[in-house]
Amino acid sequence: MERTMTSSELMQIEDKYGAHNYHPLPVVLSKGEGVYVWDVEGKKYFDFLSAYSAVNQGHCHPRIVKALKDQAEVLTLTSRAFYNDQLGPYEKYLAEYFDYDKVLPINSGVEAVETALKLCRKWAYEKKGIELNRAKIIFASGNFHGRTLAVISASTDPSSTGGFGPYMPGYEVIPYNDLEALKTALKDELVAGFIVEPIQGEAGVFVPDEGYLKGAADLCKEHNVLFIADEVQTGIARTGRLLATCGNCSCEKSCGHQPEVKPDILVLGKAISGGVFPVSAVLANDDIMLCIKPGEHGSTFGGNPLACAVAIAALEVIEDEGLAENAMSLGKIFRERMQNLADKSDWVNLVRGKGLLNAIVINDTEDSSTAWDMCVALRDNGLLAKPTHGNIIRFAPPLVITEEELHQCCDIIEKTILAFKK
Ligand code: IF1
Repeated sequence: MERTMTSSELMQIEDKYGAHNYHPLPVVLSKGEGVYVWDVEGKKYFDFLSAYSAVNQGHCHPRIVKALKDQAEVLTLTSRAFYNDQLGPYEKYLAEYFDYDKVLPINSGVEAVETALKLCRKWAYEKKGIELNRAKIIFASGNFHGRTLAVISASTDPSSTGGFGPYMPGYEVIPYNDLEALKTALKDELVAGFIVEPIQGEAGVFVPDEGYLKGAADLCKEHNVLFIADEVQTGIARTGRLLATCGNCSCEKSCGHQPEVKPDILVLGKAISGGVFPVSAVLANDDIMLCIKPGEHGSTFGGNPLACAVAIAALEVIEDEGLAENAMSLGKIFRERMQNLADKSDWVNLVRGKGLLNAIVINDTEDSSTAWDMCVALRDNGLLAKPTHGNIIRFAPPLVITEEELHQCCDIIEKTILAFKK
């Protein structure tokens, strides 16, 4: 019987044979269930990252895993060269769930962002009448939309964009949460779209001022510019509503913080599959979506039967288990507990977030190892989190967490931070 390798043996193998494009926290996970994960030595942890908000429904949710298993035994992939019996019902389910005419199914979040950018340019030439190859798209500084060349061309983070030039033309980057800057940028008739995260996750969970998203959407409407919401991380109940933007849709769900904001193009990923399979999607109404014609866009796995079956189950779980409501109420409790900690600890400067997408800012410079060392200490105390941008620790547990578990986690965070010595 082959002995299972130890954590250190597994880390060494990955170091020797794997590209060094990540610097993981030193813990090797082998099992996940709900809010918990276990390392190969059997130690149990609370997962406070949820695979960057892809595992909102909790690890290995039985309903989603069953959907995966059942479909995997019947038909996994046909390509879009032929129809399959899962795609149409999934597209109908998703379009009605988010109140749009149509869905373009794809795989990763960045592919969905790229799809949205291509769709926006196509719409600009076919519907807005912008001169071919002249369309401009506006991004917000501090953005994170993925890692492809076309997307990092808009990044203001050197670690995302440095050394990968030359970059995609036709972009303009303006300050986040700044309506005046957007108003100025929209004076250019060549602008086709504005893409924005309703809350900037990677930048450190920046929540914009109340009214920013609505103001941006109104300005876009006024200038016949598409408002594109990247909800890959904020979507699927993470921020306490089904989506962090739209809410004026006709569906009966109270599905958005901003009752007047409905994106022209909605970009979803991550938790649309509960972290069980790579699934992403772009949603838009016919006047925009039908600008892409047969053969003009796609991917081998986009809309595969397995993804469709998994995503329907994952979205049913969100609704049936009231995970948006849970994120809303437990998020408030979490921020109260973290604010109490900030009042007691010189280390914690600031607490911010919405629903169960939160972060604390550590009172230290961005390039210090303090936040990292704190995450190692949190690991030793049974909670897994990871710093973003040096001195910010993001906390994003699965949305299935109970109030009691949340208090246990706050106790761990409080104990760890109050005892922390640099
Ligand atoms: C990494 C960050 C989070 C995203 C938004 C699109 C994508 C992401 C708002 C692309 C992906 C992931 C990527 C992952 C770490 C993680 C991340 F730190 F990179 F920025 F969550 F904040 N839009 N975010 O957050 O989706 O192609 O990855 O499926 O690259 O290290 P993807």
